[in-house]
Amino acid sequence: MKLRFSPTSPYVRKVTVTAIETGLDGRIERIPTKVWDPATDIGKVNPLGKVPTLITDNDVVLFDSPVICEYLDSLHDGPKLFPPSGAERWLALRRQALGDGCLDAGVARVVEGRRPEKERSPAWVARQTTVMGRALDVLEEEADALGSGAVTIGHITIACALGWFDLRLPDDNWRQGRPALADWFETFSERPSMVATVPKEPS
Ligand SMILES: N[C@@H](CCC(=O)N[C@@H](CS)C(=O)NCC(=O)O)C(=O)O
Repeated sequence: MKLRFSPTSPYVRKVTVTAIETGLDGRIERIPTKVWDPATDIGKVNPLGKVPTLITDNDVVLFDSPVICEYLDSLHDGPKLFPPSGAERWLALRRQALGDGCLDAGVARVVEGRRPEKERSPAWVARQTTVMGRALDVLEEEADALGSGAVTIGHITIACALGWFDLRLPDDNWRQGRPALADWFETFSERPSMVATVPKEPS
């Protein structure tokens, strides 16, 4: 399998953490991809022009991160990160959606901040900031429950979102007023899959 990736993408981190947790990391060849470079070929591979993009051994192109992660989870016989059915599945998918949605709002803010100043919309940034804050507050309310039960794609997604906020939006100080979520994140971040994938700016 081949993974088109960029080093600091939190969605790519989700895929890599999933690959490590499921023992599949060694089967993935990683191809660096600069999605914002006008000369990139990523749009010829994935019409959405985004990373992560996975090309399977059968040359099927998969996106986005929820689909890639569920595909990887189908390739191993260990404990599943996507529970197959019932209440556990809906809880895992809901957590994944909450983590991805919170992250999407943060990414939208950061991308907006990179636009020329006169093109930026303070109202748009405020809207995304509100979404992020609301989602983080719900995660704080649900943080005790995150600490019990098996690890799922929901946990991985939320942890990758929080790790990226530390990298790109440190002044938000998301831990402020959210002690249970901060504690959960600290513990989850000790997993080898998380330690191996801490986001850093490329040198
Ligand atoms: N929903 C997608 C989001 C992927 C995404 O937005 N990736 C960013 C990098 S962090 C990207 O490739 N952006 C390029 C663009 O939006 O044109 C997923 O979960 O994979």
